[in-house]
Amino acid sequence: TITDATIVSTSNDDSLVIKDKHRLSDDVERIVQEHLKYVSEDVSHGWDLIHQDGEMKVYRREVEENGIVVDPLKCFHTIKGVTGHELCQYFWEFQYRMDWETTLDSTKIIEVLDPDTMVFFQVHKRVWPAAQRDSCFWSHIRCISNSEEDQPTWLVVNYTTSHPLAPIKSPQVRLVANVALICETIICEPPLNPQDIKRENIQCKLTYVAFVNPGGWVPSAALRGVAKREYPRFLKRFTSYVIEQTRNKPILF
Ligand code: 16C
Repeated sequence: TITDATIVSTSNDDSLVIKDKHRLSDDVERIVQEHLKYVSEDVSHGWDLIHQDGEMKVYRREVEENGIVVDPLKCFHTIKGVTGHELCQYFWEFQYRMDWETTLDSTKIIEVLDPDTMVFFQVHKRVWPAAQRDSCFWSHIRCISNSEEDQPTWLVVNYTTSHPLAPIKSPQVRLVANVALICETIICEPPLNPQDIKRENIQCKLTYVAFVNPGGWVPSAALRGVAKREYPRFLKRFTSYVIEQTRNKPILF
């Protein structure tokens, strides 16, 4: 009998995947559903386009909580030659993180909750004159089948949590993050046989959203300046990295 388990999703071959629940399963489910709802909300009211480069558009909303800048950020991009599965895999997997992440001094996995959900502890580069930041978050990868014909949506969510193996140690400041990467693969001019699909026939629509609270006061103008520079830089570096890594590999749908 299935008692404390939950049927989470269908795998890529459409078989049902039954996963044991863990202490954060309900949180993960709730936050994933919130992101799936939020992703389709448009950015026509209250959002500023702060960067555009070809297909990449970066928007933010200026929001402060108790004098601390917590601007929500939303980026859209279209990347040729890669799938959503590939982008999400390189974003989620620990082994690739230091290849593309430029804000980190270190990253480590402190708990594996299930095969798709890990808890990470990361130490970020210090931005002078602010105190150094660290972060502790669960990171979850998921494939969502929409219909028989469509390519599935892939997503990764990184969401702050506390953890006994990651106590807050002053003078480091714990930042609070809620980040999602949501990807949809599009097959352009599909060849008649699925096995004939080449990288030139695919592209991926990516949405990246971030809510980051720096966890303590940082001068507003400096923080907004760093964010305006670093988010586009991250998107460019990360997507180029995935294109480079997958170029001569079989397509991972
Ligand atoms: O999503 C990204 N990375 C994931 C895997 O690591 C994960 C990270 C989430 C935390 C994102 C916040 C990063 C704050 C870093 C503060 C240090 C900046 C160092 C700059 C170095 C020159 O989901 C990709 C994240 C891309 C982040 C771009 C930077 C955003 C700056 C926001 C300002 C935060 C407060 C800064 C306090 C000094």
